[in-house]
Amino acid sequence: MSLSLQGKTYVVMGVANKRSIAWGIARSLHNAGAKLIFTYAGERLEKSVKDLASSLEGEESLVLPCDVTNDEDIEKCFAAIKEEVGVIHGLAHCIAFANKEELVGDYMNTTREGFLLSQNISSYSLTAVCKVAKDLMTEGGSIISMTYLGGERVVANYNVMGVAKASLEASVKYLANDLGKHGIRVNAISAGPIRTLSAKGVSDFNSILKEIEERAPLRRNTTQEEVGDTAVFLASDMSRGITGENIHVDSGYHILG
Ligand code: NDP
Ligand code: N5H
Repeated sequence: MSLSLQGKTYVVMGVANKRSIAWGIARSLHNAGAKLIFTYAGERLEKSVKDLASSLEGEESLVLPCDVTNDEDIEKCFAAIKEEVGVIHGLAHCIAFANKEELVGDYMNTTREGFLLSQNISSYSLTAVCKVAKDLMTEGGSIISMTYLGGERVVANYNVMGVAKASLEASVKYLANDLGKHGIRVNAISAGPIRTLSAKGVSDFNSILKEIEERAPLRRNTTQEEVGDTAVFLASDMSRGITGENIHVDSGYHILG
């Protein structure tokens, strides 16, 4: 058993730019020897994802569109992956969305439409993707999704996204139970706050980061690299006994009352 991912292929979903957690995961998987395939949502991201993918040394990665709200898109994307590589050994799902107006103030004001939108993109998409990816994971493997502490407890302003993450975390357990018999493990990484495009516009983000620096057991903030290296562990056989788990990569902040 080793941490090497040589000879393994992983799909990384959700790179928007170089700050994306998905990009941190991609770099770590690449450094461990994995072959990568990238998916992106909007056309506007095609160039930036292609440029990033081609910056990985010695790697010529496939880059494909996949809007996870669209079943046909998911099917087409994984059919293209099957055609190109045949077998995959896992994927990293790093996708979430909620309406900006609903990430502030009282949770109670969430609209039905906003609630369903965030559940659709941030939670159901993992289930939809697992169903299709399973057929390509004939050698077993590891599926990883990203979550945040606000899915377990109330965190100011996380609101509708907290409810979506609670649903995502429950899905991880049910999916782990379904897929275990096929040798496929499903786990989540609960990351501490990281400044990414999604976090842009969060008005008090600096004070959130400052509180972690002052109070978290490790007295520092989480980096994309720390999340990426945990993803390598979860992707590799070194974590072969772990499934349905939520690993906190947050400087230990979640243990505080
Ligand atoms: P990014 O903004 O870099 O990534 C979010 C990604 O979600 C984008 O690539 C975006 O693509 C994608 N996305 C949104 N809608 C869709 C869709 N319909 N189909 C496919 N992709 C879509 O932010 P992060 O790296 O921060 O977020 C990655 C994950 O990490 C999320 O699940 C987030 O909740 C989680 N997380 C983030 C933390 C943080 O502090 N940053 C902390 C803990 C968890 P596009 O722009 O094309 O729509
Ligand atoms: C407690 C907090 C701070 C408040 C809540 C922030 C929630 C962020 C998550 C979602 C995913 C952000 C989001 O959907 C933003 C969009 O409305 C607007 N942005 C975009 O459309 C950009 C262009 C694209 C790339 O973004 C997406 N997502 O598609 C939580 C923070 C301390 C931690 C955090 C930021 C958690 C998290 O889940 O991301």
